[in-house]
Amino acid sequence: MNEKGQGLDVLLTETRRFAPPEHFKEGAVVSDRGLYESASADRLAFWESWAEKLDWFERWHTVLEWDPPHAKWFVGGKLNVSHNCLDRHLNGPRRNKLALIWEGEPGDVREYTYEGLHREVCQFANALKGLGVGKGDRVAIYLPMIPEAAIAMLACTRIGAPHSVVFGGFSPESLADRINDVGAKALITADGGYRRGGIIPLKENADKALESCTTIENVVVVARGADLTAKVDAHMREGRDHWYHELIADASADCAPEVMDAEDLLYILYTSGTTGKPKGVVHTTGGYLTQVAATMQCVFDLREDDIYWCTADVGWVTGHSYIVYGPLANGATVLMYEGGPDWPEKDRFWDLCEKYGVTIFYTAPTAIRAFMKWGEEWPDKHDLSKLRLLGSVGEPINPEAWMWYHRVVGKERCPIVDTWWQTETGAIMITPLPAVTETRPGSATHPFPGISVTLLDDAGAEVEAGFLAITEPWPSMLRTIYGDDERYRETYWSKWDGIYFPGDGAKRDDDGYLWLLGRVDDVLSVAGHRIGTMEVESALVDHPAVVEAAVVGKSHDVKGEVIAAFVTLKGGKDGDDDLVVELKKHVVEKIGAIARPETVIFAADLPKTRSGKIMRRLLKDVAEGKALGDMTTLADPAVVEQLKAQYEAKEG
Ligand code: 7RM
Repeated sequence: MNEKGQGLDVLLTETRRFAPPEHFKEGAVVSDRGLYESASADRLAFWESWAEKLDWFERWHTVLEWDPPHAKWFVGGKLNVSHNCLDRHLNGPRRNKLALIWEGEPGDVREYTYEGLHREVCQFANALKGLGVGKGDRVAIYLPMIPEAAIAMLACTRIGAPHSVVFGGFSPESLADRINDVGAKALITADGGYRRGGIIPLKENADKALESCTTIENVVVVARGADLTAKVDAHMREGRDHWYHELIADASADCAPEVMDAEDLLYILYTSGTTGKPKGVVHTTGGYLTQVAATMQCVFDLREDDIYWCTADVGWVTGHSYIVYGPLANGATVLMYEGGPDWPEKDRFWDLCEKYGVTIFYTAPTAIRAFMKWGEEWPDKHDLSKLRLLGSVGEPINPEAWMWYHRVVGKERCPIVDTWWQTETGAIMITPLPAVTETRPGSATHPFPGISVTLLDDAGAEVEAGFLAITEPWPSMLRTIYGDDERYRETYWSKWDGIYFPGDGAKRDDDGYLWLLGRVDDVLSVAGHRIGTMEVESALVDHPAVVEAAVVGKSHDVKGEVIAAFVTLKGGKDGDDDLVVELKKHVVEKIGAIARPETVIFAADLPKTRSGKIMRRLLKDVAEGKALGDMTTLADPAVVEQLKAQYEAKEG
């Protein structure tokens, strides 16, 4: 299958199977395969039925207009996102239900009912209007994980002003680039936020960024809290800067939602590829909310009394879709937490789960592997018996990390939904349905109903392992790259005709399960075999001493490439030469000699993006002895510098 070097070689087989527990099936949102059947019988009618569950001011006349690569969904329909997330819950018992439970890193707590959240969103929407922000004006949001982040997003949607949220961990320069690219008229920030005991000086960063921005007319500053606000000088600039609490105090709580077209811009969110400047991913209103609301309900089996916690930051798409829009559109109770998982101790997440009775917990493999590194004693200190469903997103989850999550966090009682999707897809695309799908550790299983996925080679022929491809448009798909439609076509639609290319490799097993194998830019090419990084890394993580691994190819005269493995051990320990030999042997036993690492380096930490994805490109530079490439997307440059020094010492 791989003669032309176009597909991928399949190495690892995983035979463990987990059927949905009987107790879980009772009263499940989706309890049989009917949803798959109705979606495959009539995909557009299926999506239309989900759109009908939202509140529309005017119904659409056409479900889909598809002029590849441009899609319009629910054409002619009119709605408002904040109305769907708030107003429509106010006429029944949800009025007094908690919409948001928030805990700050220092332990301060705030709670909002749907009525309370609605009031504050309306007030802030009016405040923004008072600053001259109107329909179509872009608003940049640069906030910590505080309730005002969700409030600001919802207030923007209420007045039809597209938002662009910039993760609070980004530098002034990154913030300025995004503000300028989007031409934002207003900026919403805070004096600061807490992270691992320290203070992130957001306003100071914002002021630096604004030195190179010309479009911002007003800056709204949230006072994070008396303690922090006393320590940080916000340097409020007369005429430009306004305290959030002062604006709110004077604002009316009466604000009619703007009537938006289904295809009006909802938000722009920047995503950085491997090279080049970040892309402003454009999402619109009706299709986005439809798919986000549908997946929220079905994938997370969301029920009225759930306490739902997604640990992402609102600065990432996961925060947009599954902290704010998906849960609130469904009237859920959302837990939001400001700080780090290991502050003040490594059990903060489990403490929060216990304290608030979290029932649904959604996190990333990078976090799960950190928990594995820290040890089972931390979750074991807490009563996690309220948990009933676990989710994973962001990277392929190695089978052993999946098993750990299942056993130590889920106590072998909770189904796990491994959800594959992207900033660009807007919502979950490949995932189990927890009461229906038998899961397999490391497999995201099947496309969500109404989503059409296949595996192709370069020439567009179907293969059992190769490039993941999405063959039909879907409601929450990105519509373009902001200001650069050419780049949109080139990046996602130029590989095959009318088919979306997400940039990931995947395989299908004999039962039709999908296994994501990592980014295709990272694929290894050893002696003519193309191997996804995921399988070799999973073989390493399968060894009892290992919690995390990243493999890269290193040029070799004869073999093309040989494999260099960077490995983190349990408890962050260092390994010796015997362990190197053992790990190589372990990989050979698990998947074969072809995947035998040539070099194994023990790494206390691996280089990651700010959202926690392993950056193999930089490890490749280390392995090749090259100067380190673009490090701007890296969370902590020291990690890779340290590895470079270590590698050079070892390789001489
Ligand atoms: C939601 C998000 C997208 C990339 C994507 C993949 C990787 C995400 C999974 C996954 C394997 C998963 N958006 N990815 N989820 N790989 N299994 N369940 O992460 O735009 O930041 O990243 O993340 O490579 O293309 S994102």
